[in-house]
Amino acid sequence: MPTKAVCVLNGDVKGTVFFTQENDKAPVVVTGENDKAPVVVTGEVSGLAKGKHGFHVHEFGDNTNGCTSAGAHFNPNKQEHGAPNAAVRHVGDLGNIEATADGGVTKVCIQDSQISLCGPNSIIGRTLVVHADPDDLGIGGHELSKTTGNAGARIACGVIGLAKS
Ligand SMILES: [Cu+2]
Ligand SMILES: [Zn+2]
Repeated sequence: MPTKAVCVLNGDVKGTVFFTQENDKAPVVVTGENDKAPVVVTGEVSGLAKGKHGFHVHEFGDNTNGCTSAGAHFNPNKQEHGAPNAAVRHVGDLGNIEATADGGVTKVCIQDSQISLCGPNSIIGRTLVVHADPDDLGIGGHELSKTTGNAGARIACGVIGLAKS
């Protein structure tokens, strides 16, 4: 059976995001230090302004002070911020989701080989964050590009928890 997790996003926008990972017997894409099967990320976010919005897993599952207390990007390997398909990235760097119009429903459809639902790269109990601005994927030349992608305010977040598989 695959392992499943879910995150309910709350804030200026709303959403529900699901994470599914096949067990180790499934075909595995090996990337970096994560030898687990890729995680498929699906779901919907509603109410986003048109354009790209940074989409990351942050380190802590702590929302006591809103999305701020989730801390920085989940980065167990002490790397610089980067694009999801870059060799150098935070484990939590899922890039952007893109709204094609103001205020509608944005579908999320991502497959990622660094995040995992088990082992050292596990995102269970951490926080998924949607940002106000585009993530520049580390190449924007801004002083924040190599740490946050200069993605701006945290407009919604939620803790990632195990779901019924
Ligand atoms: Cu973020
Ligand atoms: Zn990052």
